Amino acid sequence: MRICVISDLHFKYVTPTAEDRENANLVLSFLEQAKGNYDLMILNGDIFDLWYDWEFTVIKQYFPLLVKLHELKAGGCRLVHISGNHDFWFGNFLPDYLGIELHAEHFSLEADTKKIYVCHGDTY
Ligand SMILES: [Mn+2]
Repeated sequence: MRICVISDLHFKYVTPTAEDRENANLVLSFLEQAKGNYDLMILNGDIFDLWYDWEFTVIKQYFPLLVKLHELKAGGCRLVHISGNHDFWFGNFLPDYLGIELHAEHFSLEADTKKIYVCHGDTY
């Protein structure tokens, strides 16, 4: 099984600096080339600099990142999200609109005879 684990992108939305924009472009190009290359992508916390699941809106600055996640999912990649130490306010948007599985603390699976345990790790 081809697994990719990423964390702590802290994708910015409030007045991004030139460095933030460069980081965002690196993230987006990485996700673009990741299409078709992984069976499972684990978003291991703090992907967004802040996520809040309002009832009717999403932060528009995240749109390019959300599109990439949607495209990965549509291409057959399973997406799992584990909360990080900046992540508390998840609701139905990621699971219902992007098909991302939410895990608050940790995630484990067995793949290719290996037992794998993933968590954000800030409490250890
Ligand atoms: Mn963190």
